[in-house]
Amino acid sequence: MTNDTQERDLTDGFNLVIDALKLNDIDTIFGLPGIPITDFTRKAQAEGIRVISFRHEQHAGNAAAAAGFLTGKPGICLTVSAPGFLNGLTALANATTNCFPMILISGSSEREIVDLQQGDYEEMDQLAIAKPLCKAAFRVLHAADIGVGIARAIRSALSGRPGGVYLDLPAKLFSQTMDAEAGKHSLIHVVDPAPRQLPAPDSVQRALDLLKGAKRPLILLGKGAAYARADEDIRALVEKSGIPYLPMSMAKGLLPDTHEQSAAPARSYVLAEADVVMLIGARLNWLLSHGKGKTWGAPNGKQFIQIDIAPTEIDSNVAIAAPVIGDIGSCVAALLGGMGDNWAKPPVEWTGAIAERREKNLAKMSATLALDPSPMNFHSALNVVRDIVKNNQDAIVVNEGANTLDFARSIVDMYKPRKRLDVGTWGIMGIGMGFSVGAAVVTGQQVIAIEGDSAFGFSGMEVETICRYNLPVCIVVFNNNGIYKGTDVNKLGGDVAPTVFVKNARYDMMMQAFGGVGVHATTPAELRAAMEEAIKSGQPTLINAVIDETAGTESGRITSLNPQSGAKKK
Ligand code: ADP
Ligand code: TZD
Ligand code: MG
Repeated sequence: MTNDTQERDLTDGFNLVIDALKLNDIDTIFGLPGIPITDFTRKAQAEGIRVISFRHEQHAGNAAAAAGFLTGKPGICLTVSAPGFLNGLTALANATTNCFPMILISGSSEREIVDLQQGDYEEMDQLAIAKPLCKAAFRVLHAADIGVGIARAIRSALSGRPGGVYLDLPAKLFSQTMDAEAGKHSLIHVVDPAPRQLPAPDSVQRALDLLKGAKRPLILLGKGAAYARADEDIRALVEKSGIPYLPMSMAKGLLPDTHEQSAAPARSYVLAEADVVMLIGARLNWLLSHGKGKTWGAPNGKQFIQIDIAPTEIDSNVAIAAPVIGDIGSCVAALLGGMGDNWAKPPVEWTGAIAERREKNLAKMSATLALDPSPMNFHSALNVVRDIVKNNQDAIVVNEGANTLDFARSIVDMYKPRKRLDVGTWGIMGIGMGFSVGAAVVTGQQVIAIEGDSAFGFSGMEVETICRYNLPVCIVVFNNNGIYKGTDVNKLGGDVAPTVFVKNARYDMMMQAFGGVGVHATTPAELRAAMEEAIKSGQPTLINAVIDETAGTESGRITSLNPQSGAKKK
């Protein structure tokens, strides 16, 4: 054998990782190069994988998480050791908390050095640190195990309740060589990574019996229902049953928000009054006041049906009378099948009372939206966004902030499934630009990011990434000069109050710095013209929408979660 053929017959860690990803239809990596993965990013690109390079790993991780939610394939984030890994970890933990499938792949130092704490360049025991923050964590030490490592990561991210997975690849692994033929055979094509899980027939019957006896039933759709891609059956279940429904924020658009059975405009009424509530892919966490207390009109003997893939979610906050465990597609299909052809719709006293409140609240809202105060406020600006989204129903809306989030969630109607990405289960700031890049890259659709000025600041540098890849992202910064408001004062003088920023900041100029379009908008008419132009051109655009700095409230709609001082000030 000549030296030439010998080289051709060998493969290495770089190639095996790339081949294993490609074998499993993974075509995009979100990351940030450096030791020991710089060459990997080049080689992956040369092999036809799209490598989207960020300015900070947290946003690469958030892009991967959004990609996971939107495609049902695990989004891949690639980072360097220690600090890069830690920067990506927030996104990994957030993905896990939100049940989004993603894999954080990080280069790392050699175990021999890390375990003896000998002080390597960017040394850290990454596997141990990642473990409690994700669904599963693996390390590959031998090139021959790369196939297994990637397969286990994919299966862990997608099966059962989806979530984040950590894959630790020490530097030396990349250059390790092995026989090319043996390497090829070591790779695994993952078959059926998210297998259907059929609900037990008696659990379906128990749920149907409870639903049948209900006088004031309610369906609650969560982002698990959006993720499950059972759109047709969920719509059929809602319509056939005639039961009013409430979407959680990322389930908006699963049925169009304008659907006549949407109880969103009568939210507090239905939560307090319903007698049987069916949760589909939604947890009874803080976002639903833990299923108890004033919100739920307690104590009134409310009963819950909960459809979820995770059996241990049941009874997490209150008793669940009828758990239905399985994947949402199979569960909803089974419920539909069991309903038969003569299902009695809910009493008109219930649906009529909801309709009355709905009409009243919608009329009140449209009166508010029609006002045109100066300076512009959240409502008059969001009225524009609402129209733009109505006219561009395939656009993906990314949303973060406090008031900017709460008002946008209730004012901007969504029309199609999986078109809304937001701060999710944690109410985390900083997802804005990462989610926008991820969504634009994997869907090719227009993205509209509705951002509080504080929220935007967490990921603002990624406007360069948006310009670099020329992505169709239109960012609207709701600029009210601060966190919640721009009016706080430090009564002692000196430093400004902790919640306020530089007055009249020009975020639009950040976009101009990188060749994108920046617009300063002080009226709804200016905002409308700029958004229309952004969507028509598909150019990276940032609109600095000047909002009345007095308009917001502290913490938006979750003021009640602020601890109050118990001490009296002398
Ligand atoms: P929201 O914030 O919209 O209320 P959550 O994130 O709290 O939604 O809840 C989502 C739930 O959906 C989780 O409990 C998760 O286990 C569940 N889930 C996710 N995907 C599926 C699926 N394919 N089938 C069944 N349940 C799912
Ligand atoms: N840090 C992180 C990672 N997440 C958070 N949620 C917060 C801090 C606290 N926080 C909120 O909960 S909302 C918010 C912060 C800092 C910003 C609100 O200001 P904004 O929106 O400008 O984005 P409005 O429209 O002015 O309310
Ligand atoms: Mg603000």
